[in-house]
Amino acid sequence: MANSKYEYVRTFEQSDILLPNTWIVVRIDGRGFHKLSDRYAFEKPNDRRALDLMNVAAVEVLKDLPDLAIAYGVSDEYSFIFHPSCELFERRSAKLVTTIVSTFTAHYVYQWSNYFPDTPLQSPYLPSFDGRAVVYPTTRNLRDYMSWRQVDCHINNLYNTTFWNMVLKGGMSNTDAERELQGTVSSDKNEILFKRFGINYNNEENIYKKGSVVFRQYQLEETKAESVSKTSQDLGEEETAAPENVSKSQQEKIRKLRRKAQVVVEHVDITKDDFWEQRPWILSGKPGKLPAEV
Ligand code: DGT
Ligand code: MG
Ligand code: MG
Repeated sequence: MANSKYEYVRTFEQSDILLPNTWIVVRIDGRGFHKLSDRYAFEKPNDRRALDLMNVAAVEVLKDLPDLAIAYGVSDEYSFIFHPSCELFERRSAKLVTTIVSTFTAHYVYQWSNYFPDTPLQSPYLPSFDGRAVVYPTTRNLRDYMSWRQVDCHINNLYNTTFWNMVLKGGMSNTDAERELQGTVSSDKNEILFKRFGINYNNEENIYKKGSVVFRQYQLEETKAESVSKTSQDLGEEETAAPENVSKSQQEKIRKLRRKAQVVVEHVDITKDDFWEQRPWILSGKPGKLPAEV
C-alpha cells in the first residue's frame, strides 16, 4: 500500500516502552477527591462505601487484566503491579496506564449507585483518576514500594482518626486540632484517642488501618518459619540475567489459569515476609494450585 504524504507524522511518536525485566507499578489517584468527598458527603475520616467502591473497581481491573499480579489501595489511590515477565502491550507505558485508568474509572462510575444510592453522581462533579507507571528493578524494591504505601496508610489513618475525633466528638476547631497534633508521635495520638474518646486504635477496622490488598487466590503455602526443611534465603530474588522467554501460547495458557482463580480483597500486613511466602504465586508470576473442590 502506498504511503500517503501525511504518513511522516508517525515519526513524531516517541517510544515509551518500559525497561524489560522490571516490576511495573501503575499508581492511579482520584482527581480532586478532597472536593468530591465533600460534595457527596463522604464520612470522615473513613467512608466504608467509598472504600468498598474503590475495591470493587480494582477487583474488576484484575479480572480484566490477568497479567496483573497484585494491587494495593488506600484512600483515593490504587497501585496495580505487573510482573517483570509481563509483555502486555509490549510494555508500552501509555497503553498500560490509560487502560488501567479508564477500566477502573468505568467500573467506579458504573457501580457508584450501588454504594451511594442516595447521592447520584451529578455533572460536573464526576470522578476521574490520573495515573503513572514506575518500574522497580528488584523484588526488594517492589516490596519496599508496597510497604511504603501501607505504612503511609497507617500514618495517615492514625492522624485522620485522631483529628476527626477531636473535631467531631471533641468539639475542637480544625485549626486547634491541627495545632495540638503538630509534632506529636503515634503514641501521643493513641493516648489522645484512648483517654479522651475511649478508642483503642488497635481495635479499629483493618480496612482503615491496613488498606486493601487485591490478588488471585490459590491454595496457601506454608511460611519459611513453619517449614524446617528450607534454608533461609533472601527474598527469592531471581538471579537470571536475561528475561525468561515465554512463548505466546504459554502466556495464553497462564492467562487462562489466572482467569480461573478467584480475585479476593484482604486487609492484611504486606510489610512482613509471611504474606508473600504464603502466596508465592504473586512474586513468582507462576499460577498456584487452585483450592481443592469441595
Ligand atoms: P489530587 O489527588 O491532587 O487531585 O487531590 P485530592 O483532593 O484527590 O487529594 P489527595 O489524593 O492527596 O487526597 C485524597 C482526598 O480524598 C483527601 O482530601 C481525603 C479524600 N478522601 C479519600 N477517602 C476518603 C474517605 O473515606 N472519607 C473522606 N471524608 N474523605 C476521603
Ligand atoms: Mg487524589
Ligand atoms: Mg490520594
